[in-house]
Formats: sequence, structure tokens, C-alpha cells
Amino acid sequence: MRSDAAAGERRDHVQPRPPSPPGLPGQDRCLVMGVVNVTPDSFSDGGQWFGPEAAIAHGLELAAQGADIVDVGGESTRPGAQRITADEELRRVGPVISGLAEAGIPVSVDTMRAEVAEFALQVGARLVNDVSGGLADPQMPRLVAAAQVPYVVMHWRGRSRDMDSRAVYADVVREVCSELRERVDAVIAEGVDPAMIVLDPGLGFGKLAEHNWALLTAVDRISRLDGTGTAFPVLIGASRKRFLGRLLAAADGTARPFSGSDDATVAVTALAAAGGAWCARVHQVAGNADAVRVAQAWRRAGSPAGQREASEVSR
Ligand code: PMM
Repeated sequence: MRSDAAAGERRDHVQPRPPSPPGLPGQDRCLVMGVVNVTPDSFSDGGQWFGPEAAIAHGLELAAQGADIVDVGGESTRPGAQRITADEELRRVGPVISGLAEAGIPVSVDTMRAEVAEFALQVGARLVNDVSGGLADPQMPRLVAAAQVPYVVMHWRGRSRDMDSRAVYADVVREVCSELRERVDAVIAEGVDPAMIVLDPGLGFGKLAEHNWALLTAVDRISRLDGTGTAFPVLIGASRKRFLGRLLAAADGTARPFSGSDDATVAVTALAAAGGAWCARVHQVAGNADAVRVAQAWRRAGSPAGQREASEVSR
């Protein structure tokens, strides 16, 4: 029979989830971020909410279903997508962000442009979600530092049109952590408060399916940037991505359409949340809101770290 000491050692492998950055909801579980893409061409839900009224109504519905944060984006990041102008991006996201913020919903803006982020913060956004991790627009880290808002730094190896050619790794977890570490050091050097940083491995951005799965199993290593120092909150965006559609392909090899991978997204959310993710970015909220609660009960039952999380709910 295993001794109590041995069982205790095993349990201690679970690390406590880092708290939410100031200004964002703090929960004793993984958060759920609902996606509102105000675009005609996002790869997973493009065109569905393209217009302020429809987009605001959708955001309100996601919040009612349990989204802790609603992420509003105006520019598609799908592979091969062409860029739109900053004016067009502002025109798409501005009314939606202000409408949702006025309703009291914590809103994040999904943009790579400092100009768009600045406007979004003025009309009520609380979080800047930059899929380029500050690489696309050198002004972004300074803006985020001055505004003192939370900042999602995602792993990114370049623009959508050629990102698949960049999916070459010898050890994806180690390389993503080391490239994220460079970005974290760079944004801190620009004045961003480390307590405001959220990390994201950037699933599907310059990554093949095997890379996405490896990263999903390494939330704790990503959180600590493969070291032993500060742990950062980790955001996971697996929802409706191509690797899920391919996993669930029909017998003839045809990938599942995006909306057919929502149940698989719920499964990934449960596993990532049980692995210590801070937040899951998803298109369909209800099932994922249940999944993060299941995952938290799982963590709490299985480890002292999970039990401590309830008492470490942030600000
Ligand atoms: N994925 C997409 C867009 N924004 N933001 C973060 N932080 N992480 C992601 O994985 C991410 C993102 C692409 O998906 P969508 O266009 O279907 O929403």
C-alpha cells in the first residue's frame, strides 16, 4: 500500500492557478471568455454578428450564459486573411464595446493595433488581447503600460498569410516558452506591470495539431515560462480551431465543420482548466461554463493546491 507521504508528494505536483490581474473578475475556477467576432470572414463564425446590434445582442447572450469576459474583435486572424484599415476596425468594434461595457460586462478588445486598443479602452474595454504579443505594433506595450490594464501576450510567429510555414519546432513547449519569455521581458521593459500580463500559447497560430496538443498538456510549464519563477495566468483559445475539426474527421477524412467541434471544445476546456488554465476563450459559452466548474471540483478534490485556490480569489 502507498504511504500517505508518497500520496502527498504526488498531489503537490498541482500548482495553484495564478490570480486574475487587477480589474478582471476573480474566481476560484477557470474563467470563460465568450467571443464576439464583428467580422464578415472569421474562420469559425465570420459574418454571424457583423453589425453592432447583432453583435451587442450576442455579447449580452454570452454573458447571460456565463461568460466572465466578452472578447470583441473586428479583424479576422484566419490563415490567409487580408488586413483591414484601422478606421474600419474601429468602426466595427467601437459601438459593440461601448454597448457591452455600458451593460456592465467586462470586455476585452482583440486587436493588434495600439490605436484601436486606445479607443477601445476609452469606450470601456478592460483588457487588451493582442495576438501578436506586441510584435505587430511597437506602440502597443507602451499604451498598455500607460493605461495600466491587463494585457494578453500571445505567442505569435508572424502574420496570418504565411503562418503555417512557421510551424516548425524541435520542442514546441520549450520554444514557445522561450519566445514568450522574450516578449514578456520586452513588454516589461516598456513599462507593463508583470501583474497585468496574461500568457497565451496561441493555438493554431503557426502551429500544427501535434503542437497544439503538446501545448495544451503543458499549461503549468507555460504559466512559469518553463522556469521556476513567477507564474502568469494562462489563456487558452482552442475553440473551433482546425485541429479539432480534423481530430473529429469523418471516415472519408472530411474535417468536421467548425460549429461541429463545440463539444470537443468543451472537453478541451475541462482538461485545460483541470490543468490550471486561467481562462478559456470560446464561441459557445454554456457548455464551457459547466466544464470549468467540473474542472474546479476535480482540482479541489485532487490536490491541496486546488483547495487553496478557493481562498486565493483575487481582488
Ligand atoms: N484565436 C483567435 C482570435 N483571437 N486571441 C487569443 N488570445 N487567443 C487565441 O487563441 C485567439 C485569439 C482566432 O479564432 P477566432 O477568429 O475564431 O475567434
